[in-house]
Amino acid sequence: MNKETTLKIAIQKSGRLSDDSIALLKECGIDMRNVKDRLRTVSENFPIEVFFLRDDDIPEYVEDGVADLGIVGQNVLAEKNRKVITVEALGFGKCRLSIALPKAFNYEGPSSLEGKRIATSYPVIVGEYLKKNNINASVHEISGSVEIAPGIGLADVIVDLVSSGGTLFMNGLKEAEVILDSQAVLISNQQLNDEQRNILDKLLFRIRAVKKAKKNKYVLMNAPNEKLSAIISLLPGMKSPSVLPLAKTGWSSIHSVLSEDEFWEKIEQLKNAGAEGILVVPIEKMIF
Ligand code: PRT
Ligand code: ZN
Repeated sequence: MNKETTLKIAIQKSGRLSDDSIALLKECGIDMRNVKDRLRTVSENFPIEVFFLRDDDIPEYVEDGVADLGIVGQNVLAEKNRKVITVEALGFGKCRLSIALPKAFNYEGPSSLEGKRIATSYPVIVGEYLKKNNINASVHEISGSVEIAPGIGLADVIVDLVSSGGTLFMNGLKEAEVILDSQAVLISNQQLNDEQRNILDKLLFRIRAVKKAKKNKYVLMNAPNEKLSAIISLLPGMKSPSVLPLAKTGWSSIHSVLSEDEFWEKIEQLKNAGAEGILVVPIEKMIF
């Protein structure tokens, strides 16, 4: 590989995706200095250069090739409509773009929006949604604090990002319909050369190992040998669980990996099947 080649990745300078984006790169073993300055930084142990930008500008920079890669929310990507490739969903920055309206508004589906004034920071997505549903409504673009628009008489309805729903609640609004589910994604320029592609593949390999590890826990437990087969039948493991004899005769230690989704249910079942002294340990990376 040509030593000069580095991939330029654009991440959010400061905001909700910044810390998670930096943490992901660090978990991938990428050393970064000067992240506090948040302008740009070159990694010393991986051929990557990080640019810190406003999230709204990232799709355009990646389309133009100013950056080769970017990390941005799917909401921004859909709004900006740039020609880039979505490479991988990253599992953080989860939220939804929803239609919200005053509690007293009787919403009966998209047709309830006919003739209404809609305030949003996402005019493109909202415009497409209205067109798809054959609705005539006026869209007012507001860049921030969209949730106050109905209260001050600026709009009847809003379309905004929601995560916990707390902001809507505090403004006397209710969520009526989800237009788009969103999370942070890794995007790439459409024309990476072979060397750039190679670096991206290496990065992706690491990102997937980190993501996989986050979804799983390493569990260790002890059990009397006569209960082993019942316990083993509950465990998936990467191949099969490891079983090691304990110093105490007639007892074994069992090691396995459990996924987050089934974790609590399985722990309960393992206890009922006779497992004792269950230890749960986070996994740093999982490589297959
Ligand atoms: O300065 P820059 O332009 O880079 O940042 P920004 O202010 O445009 O974006 P920022 O940092 O607020 O959000 C970056 C990205 O985080 C968004 O584009 C989404 O992909 C993602 N994200 C995840 C969210 C939320 N969750 C979220 N809850 N972005 C914004 N919100 C806001 C929402 O707009 C509303 O005001 O949080 C409020 C609602 O939150 P709840 O929890 O009360 O429902
Ligand atoms: Zn922004």
